Amino acid sequence: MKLMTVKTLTVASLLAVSLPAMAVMNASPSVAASVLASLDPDHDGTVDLTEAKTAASGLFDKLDKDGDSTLDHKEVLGRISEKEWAVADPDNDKTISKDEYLAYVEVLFKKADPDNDGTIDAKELSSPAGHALLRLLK
Ligand SMILES: [Ca+2]
Ligand SMILES: [Ca+2]
Ligand SMILES: [Ca+2]
Repeated sequence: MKLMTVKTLTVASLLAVSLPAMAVMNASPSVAASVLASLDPDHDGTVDLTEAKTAASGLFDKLDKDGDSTLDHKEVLGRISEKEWAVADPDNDKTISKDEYLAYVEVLFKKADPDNDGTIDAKELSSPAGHALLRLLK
């Protein structure tokens, strides 16, 4: 019984990771809504900064393949463009620490929240700024 539960959870979490990642590629409002649902543990239909940072932190750990607690250009895998990199890496050491990553998530979060209510809804998430934010969360 215990084994089955673990197995089910694993499949569920795999789906949760791979489906939204594909969906981000051509996000429409409805797709954004389903991605939103996966980022929104309290199911209030929006993502707040804490939820965004929790998701970003999880992705950071996944992307950090060599486990040195920083992301280099290769590990970031195009999620941060060359132009964005200057903003995301303020100490200019060519790697993104988790602090830098989460600070950059906060920058993008604010850009993606034009009504400034502290949450990102499905419509805001499907904007260009919302897409840039999603790339760091999923
Ligand atoms: Ca690394
Ligand atoms: Ca750095
Ligand atoms: Ca908002």
